[in-house]
Amino acid sequence: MRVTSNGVALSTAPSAMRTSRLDDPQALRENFRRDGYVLLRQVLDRDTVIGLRGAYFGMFDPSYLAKETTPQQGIWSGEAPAGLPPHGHPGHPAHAFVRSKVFADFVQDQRLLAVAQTLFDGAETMRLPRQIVRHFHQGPRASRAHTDFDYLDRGSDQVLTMWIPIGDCPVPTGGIAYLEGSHRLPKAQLQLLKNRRTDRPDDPRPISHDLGWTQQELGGRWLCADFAAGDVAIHSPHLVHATFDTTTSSMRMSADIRFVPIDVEPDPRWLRPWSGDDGN
Ligand SMILES: O=C(O)CCC(=O)C(=O)O
Repeated sequence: MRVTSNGVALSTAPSAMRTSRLDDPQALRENFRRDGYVLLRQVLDRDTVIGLRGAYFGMFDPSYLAKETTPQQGIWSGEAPAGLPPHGHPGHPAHAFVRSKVFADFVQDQRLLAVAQTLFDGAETMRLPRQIVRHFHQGPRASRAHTDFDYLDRGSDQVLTMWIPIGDCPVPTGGIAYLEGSHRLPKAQLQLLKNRRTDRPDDPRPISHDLGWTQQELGGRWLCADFAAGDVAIHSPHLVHATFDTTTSSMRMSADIRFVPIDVEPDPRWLRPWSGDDGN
């Protein structure tokens, strides 16, 4: 399988993520500590997730979707509607969507809170209000290799991210990938890579857009999965991760939802609803 991210091919094919189970909380916590992530299959109701996908793509001009397809399918027509604001900026559907009742109902699902609480060893837990909805149509565009803590470092590192595919997301649709064992790397080692190979020299947060190079420098394998609607991937703020390019006409849609124990200091930037232009 040839995988690219931001148009750059990985020289080594990614390997499969390990799948964890919900019914053994101790094993779940151990997996999270050991791997820096857990992948849970079918935590959420598939029809609810597909309904959410439909609600989102239904907010776009119909020209965005391929003829005779439904918003639930989220199949790109090949054209971006004229005048669409940048992703998540006021006026873009993602901006209104993260403020909508349908999204609020979705993220309030008690199963998500319960999993977060299990991973925090039973500590009382809250969801951070800055919740991002992303979608990508076919093209050489994806999230660069980074750790979440570089975006959340004005608060505690007791924070976990749930990456939730909103729709089926097999590897060619451009899901999340984790760099094996990278949550254990010294911060200084990651810091040394910054600005050495980057398509964003002015942004100090991402490590690189080149995932093959990142892997060569840091070691470990890139781990990926064919995600299905209902699955949830959860990662540590110190795990290096990225996403792959979307190469299918089916668009990649996902949400990142973050949780913290209530007795830690969260990064204040994450206490306000997300806007694509909030600079964070
Ligand atoms: O979905 C993406 O493209 C990036 C998501 C991500 O980096 C995260 O959830 O922490």
